[in-house]
Amino acid sequence: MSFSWKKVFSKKNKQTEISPDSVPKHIAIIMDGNGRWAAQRGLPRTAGHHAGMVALRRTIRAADEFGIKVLTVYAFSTENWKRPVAEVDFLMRLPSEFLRTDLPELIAKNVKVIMSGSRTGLPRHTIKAVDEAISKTANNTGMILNFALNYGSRAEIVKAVREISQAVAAGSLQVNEINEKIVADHLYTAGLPDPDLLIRPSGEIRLSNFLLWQLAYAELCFVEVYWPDFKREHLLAAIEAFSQRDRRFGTIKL
Ligand code: V07
Repeated sequence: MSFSWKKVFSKKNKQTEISPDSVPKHIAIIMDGNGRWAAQRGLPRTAGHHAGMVALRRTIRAADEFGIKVLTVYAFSTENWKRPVAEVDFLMRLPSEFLRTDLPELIAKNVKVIMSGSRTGLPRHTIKAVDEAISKTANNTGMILNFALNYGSRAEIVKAVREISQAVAAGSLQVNEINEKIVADHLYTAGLPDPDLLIRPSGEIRLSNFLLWQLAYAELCFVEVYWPDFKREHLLAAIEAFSQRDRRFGTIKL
């Protein structure tokens, strides 16, 4: 997207203008409410996860259309291992299922797939599917699609502290050289801009160990629909709300 203003149409076909400097560069989403969506319909939780995948596909298309540079989606948290084994097994097959159907479209759209999270503990078949998507899109220059998979923010910070401590112990880094940039460089999200906007559907008003460091200045948008019901119009409404909020980063605007 190289032109200046982007015209988009909401559901009622009302034309909206999104100025490029008021569009969030990086949007993070907690894809929450899939189990409750299914329970409400008397369906198994797996049906909710499937519907959540359809919502993800829609959201990727919409984010790309709106010119979002980075989209981070919370697919599996370190806490999710506490779920029943059968559900975890099912969830661990979703990356390969999603990529089998959607990787060609992501490649055609010049999307670059990356992952934030710990590889240790993930099944081999899951890592294989994700790595294939990462390597096949490594040279793409369009939207970055960042899957938070086996991700937990506190564990990520512990990892950073350990790596930095090792550099100090090895003598390659001085304690007084440690700063915010160095900490950020040891997070899974190293190199990415911080999210400008966090969207959490399903009515929960919590961060749940997601990107605690990175969300320091983000606008938070809580949406009252379960993730499988999240549509383009919800993303557009969140972007519009974002563009109307004043982000002052603790300074006073004159
Ligand atoms: C998962 C579907 C979306 C709703 C939230 C929970 C269930 C896509 C992926 C995925 C992950 C990595 C990757 C490509 C796709 C995924 C899990 C769950 C564990 F490289 N959806 N999805 N992974 N759900």
